[in-house]
Amino acid sequence: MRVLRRTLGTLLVLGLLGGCLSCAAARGDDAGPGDRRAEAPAPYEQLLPAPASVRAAGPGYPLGPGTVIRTGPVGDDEVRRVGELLAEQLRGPTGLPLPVVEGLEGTAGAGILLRIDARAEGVGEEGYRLESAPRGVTLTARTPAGLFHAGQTLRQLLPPAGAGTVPGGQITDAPRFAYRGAMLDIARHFFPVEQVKRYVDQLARYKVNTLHLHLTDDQGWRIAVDSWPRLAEYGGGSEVGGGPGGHWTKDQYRDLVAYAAARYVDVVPEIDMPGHVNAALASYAELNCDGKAPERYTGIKVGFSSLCVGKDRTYEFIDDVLGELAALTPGRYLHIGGDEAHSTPAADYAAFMDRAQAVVGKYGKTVVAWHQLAAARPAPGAVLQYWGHDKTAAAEKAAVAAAAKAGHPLILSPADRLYLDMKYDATTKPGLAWAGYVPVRRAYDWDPGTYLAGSGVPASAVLGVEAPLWTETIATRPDLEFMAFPRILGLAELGWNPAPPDWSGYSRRLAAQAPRLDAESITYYRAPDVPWP
Ligand code: NGO
Repeated sequence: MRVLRRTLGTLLVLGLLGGCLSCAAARGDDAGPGDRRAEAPAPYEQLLPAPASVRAAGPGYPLGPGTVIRTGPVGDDEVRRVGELLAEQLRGPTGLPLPVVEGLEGTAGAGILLRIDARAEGVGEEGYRLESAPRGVTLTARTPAGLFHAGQTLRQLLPPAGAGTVPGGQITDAPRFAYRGAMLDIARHFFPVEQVKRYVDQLARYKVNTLHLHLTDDQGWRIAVDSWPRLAEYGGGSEVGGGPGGHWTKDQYRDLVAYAAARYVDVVPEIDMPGHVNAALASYAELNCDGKAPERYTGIKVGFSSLCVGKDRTYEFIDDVLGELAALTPGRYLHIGGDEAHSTPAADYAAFMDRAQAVVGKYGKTVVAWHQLAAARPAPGAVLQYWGHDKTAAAEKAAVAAAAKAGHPLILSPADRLYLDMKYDATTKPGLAWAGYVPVRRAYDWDPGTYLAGSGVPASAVLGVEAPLWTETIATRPDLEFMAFPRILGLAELGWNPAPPDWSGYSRRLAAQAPRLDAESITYYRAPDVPWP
């Protein structure tokens, strides 16, 4: 239905603009006999994610020393900030001064215009229109987020280095899914804020709008909690393999959240419970049923730890932790894990999750949990994150489908499609393979809307997609990037573009990103079936 709606929208735009090149290109349609569509200039064909509709036409706008970035309406600080950030992103590669000025008046030959139009059609909350002609480029959106995404498209229309020309044409674009996420596990191995910012930059560049942070696990507790200081001070001092670990202070966390927000990336923090809690149990003896703190843990087993479900102190603990985390979180979601609670009896698990979900609600947030919550009692509105795979038992999928039909939105993270920690193939050095190998094509070549249809999940229940990067075997920036790139671009494409998957078209657009990844010194896997330059 959603696809159909989008297709109708596309046809409408097509009718208005007189032709839709990239939607056909994205689907790999062959131009039929008598088809008079012109070839789109290469930059429009290379866009990733592919826009909903593109029309290439006439000469474009050459950037030059006189180019300014104009923002309006005057006095809208947020639009101004979007303009400043775009200028910053363009100054490096173009070498131009690109001053930012407020006001759209007297704009003939004015350069790059960013304008809010609350009635802009076909762009939704996050989409945009981009028009390029010799006198300038106009970006129009209903929201600053839309303008930000338009700016990222503009970057891709320019060469990776040098000033260049924005080719003539028009784009009308909007995302397929509201939730387009990446997850990073900073618990198994600790990663500093600066490195995560670098990841945020890349995600935002490809219109991924959510960063889920897995902040706690058996091997480490990574976020300062004032009311329970030993969590970070002691529980943060370990990681897989016996390294020093580390944690983020609240100021560092706020800094990351603000950095991401400026790029329209929402941070969803996760405190995993009632399992995956050895770091907390090691930090506070009182959290253990027997009152004895275990050693810190640096291996990679899962499913052996549990909070003490029968103890009142456990609920004071989660109230304190989730309360402090909610206060650090401008977004609407708090993720409470709920996966692999193999050491918590099923009835205890359900009782615990009831109380944990109530705490999230008390702090005004919406629950996200791994899909195991479906087998307990998901609270009204709770979002489930599906991480099953082709071999997941039918009964488990049926429980997820029942929750979806009862109104619980789903985030899809199939482990054998979107887990970025799965090896590409037998030669990949970092990574795991419990869900099988995940080559670049496999990560991209599926449809989230129909993925669980066979189990009874309606397409309308799919809130979006997320690619998790677990770090049991990943400790360095090159390894992290090697596993994420280029598969994370497949996630970006699936989350944004409504067209059915088309590997041949997609792999060509992916290959065209190589010079941009190279320009940022990103380590990426040169998959053999992608026509890299
Ligand atoms: C599972 C497990 C994680 C592992 C990951 C490794 C989920 C939701 N729980 O995914 O603890 O790190 O696999 O691939």
